[in-house]
Amino acid sequence: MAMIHGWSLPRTRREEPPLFSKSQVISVLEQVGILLQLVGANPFRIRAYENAARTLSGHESDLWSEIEAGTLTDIKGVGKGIAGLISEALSEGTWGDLESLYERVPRGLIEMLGVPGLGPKRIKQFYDELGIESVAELQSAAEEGALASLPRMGKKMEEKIIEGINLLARFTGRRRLDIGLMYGEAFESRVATISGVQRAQLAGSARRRKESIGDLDVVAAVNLEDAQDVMEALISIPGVAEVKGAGDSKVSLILESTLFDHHAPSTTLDGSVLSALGGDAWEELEANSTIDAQVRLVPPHVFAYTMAYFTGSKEHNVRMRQRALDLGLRLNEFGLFPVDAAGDSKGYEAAKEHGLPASEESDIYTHLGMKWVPPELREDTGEIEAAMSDNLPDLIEPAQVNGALHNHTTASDGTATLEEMAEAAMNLNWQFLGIADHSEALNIGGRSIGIPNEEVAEQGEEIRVLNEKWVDSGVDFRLLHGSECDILADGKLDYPENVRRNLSHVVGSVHALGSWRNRDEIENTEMLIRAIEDPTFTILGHPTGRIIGGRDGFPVDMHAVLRRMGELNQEGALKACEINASPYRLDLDWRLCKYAKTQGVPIVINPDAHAPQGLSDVWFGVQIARKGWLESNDILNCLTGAEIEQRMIEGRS
Ligand code: DGT
Ligand code: CA
Ligand code: ZN
Repeated sequence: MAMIHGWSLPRTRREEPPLFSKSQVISVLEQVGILLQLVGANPFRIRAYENAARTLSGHESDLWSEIEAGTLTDIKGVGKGIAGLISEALSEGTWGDLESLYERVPRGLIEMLGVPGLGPKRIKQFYDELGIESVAELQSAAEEGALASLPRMGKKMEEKIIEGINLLARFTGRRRLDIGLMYGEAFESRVATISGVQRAQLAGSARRRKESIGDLDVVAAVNLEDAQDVMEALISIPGVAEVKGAGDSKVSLILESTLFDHHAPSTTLDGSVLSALGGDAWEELEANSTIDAQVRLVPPHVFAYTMAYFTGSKEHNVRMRQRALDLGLRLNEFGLFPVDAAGDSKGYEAAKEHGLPASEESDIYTHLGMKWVPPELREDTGEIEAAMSDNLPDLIEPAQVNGALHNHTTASDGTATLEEMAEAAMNLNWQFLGIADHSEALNIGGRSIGIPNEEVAEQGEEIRVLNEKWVDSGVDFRLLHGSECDILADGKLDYPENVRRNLSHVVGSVHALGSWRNRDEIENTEMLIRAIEDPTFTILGHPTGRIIGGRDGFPVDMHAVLRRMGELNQEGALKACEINASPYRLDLDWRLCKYAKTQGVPIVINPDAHAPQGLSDVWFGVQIARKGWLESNDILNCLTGAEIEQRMIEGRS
């Protein structure tokens, strides 16, 4: 998959030949093959580059020794011209006349290569016949229906292109938290091990655990005399695809997936989410994706201040600066200075001379008469006041989780049996696991994937037998037999009432999103409340149905919904709201958690696991709960196994 960032001729970072690596050479040959197609070059010439790239990828010997031995042209598929080019590149660092080819092709055509399903042949066709030179122009042409009538095109093809453009547009923006952290943490530990780096830490939105990440920010403590060497080591970290800009103390990079030894996804994905994202094309985009990173090198005595500044948020920083001013102090990324201190309060020297010392972030907050604020809370949603009056919440920790209530098995669309899911839960030291397979109404592609009415009791019996076995053998673990019951468009719950009554808990979820998204907020809110009021309803599953980077949720007044849930809890019913912990969802949004808490709505963090390893997604849910100010008391997962059983029974009577 072609990504726009790599589309330039590489410049060497080495002093002596060979000035480029074999993989750099192969990548140039591949790109030239594509560029030549875009300019409509002679097919033989195109094939020569394609063949050479392919041959060299499968060829084990070292290019430089072949050049020195004069045997490059002995390799079948490498002609005289290309052999000359390679040897010029490796010995002199230049690429013949390729520079002009790269310049000749409009950037927009290269950008179009990023649209899934679009290759150079078609791009050339659109360019020649309609003068299309950019993704934006391609989009309007497709929307006007101008592509369909071209030779070898058609309506279907045109629709695919529109889909591809939408996919690309969503993708080139922000990245999900799990992806951001996977890159961020790997990069942070690479930077930390560079010799001369005393400390390195991830800052920015990743540290604040936002649900999506624009770019990564890393701060490294480095003595000034080591800065040059550290900078050089930094840009040679494998996985640095491109250096976008570098100064003395700051460098902007693009990271790619070669940063990881093993590129294991940190989460699992169920089919319906994947199809909402764009299916295989999405997976391919993600596998070849990149992320931007900014690294700042600062001397150790400034590190804590720079970390605090680049952790943000901007809104939190503004309030912090105001707080400092109120105390007669000036706060910036270098330090905290008396307002009347003479001279420039920007330099590192000034920080040493006039600044208040801080070796940790907590020192900064202490100077300002505040408690240290956990990064998740730094969004200016009340944390400044709370930190000043020593009223910060005691945020939930992952280790406090004893179980979760919404998980799938092979009885619906999961990949594992009851026993396998239970075993995975016990391996996490959990005391309970709620099973909530889909109900009968759920259709995917015209096929029901839920458990039919008449088979629900069967699953209940299997669970009863397993629970008895654990009781008999003195194991403190139980499965809770729930269901993820579809909330139908009219606000009714799936399954007859007597089926629902026999369950431990009902996770009510909207799945047939179409009708909800085409309806207005008032009606959706009413229907959702109607479902929640059903006496058998216990937990609101993925409340809005949003997929991060995929689709918005349906319109609904979540404040009104949470308010009503709060009233019902007041009356003694159990009506909990899920934080769906899949990093694709993180729904309930953290911005609403505090409100849910003030209304007295219990929260459940649910991995919505479709496989044993999916249970560990709970970690992401905990991060979001923390961001939403929640403490262990607010969260049903922190009850013991015995307590949760009791709570489910009480909530129903
Ligand atoms: P992102 O990258 O969009 O996911 O979000 P952040 O929060 O990582 O934002 P970013 O990368 O633009 O900047 C990192 C932090 O640096 C930001 O959270 C706060 C701080 N910062 C950046 N620009 C400003 C600014 O103009 N004023 C203040 N007070 N702080 C700033
Ligand atoms: Ca950032
Ligand atoms: Zn669901």
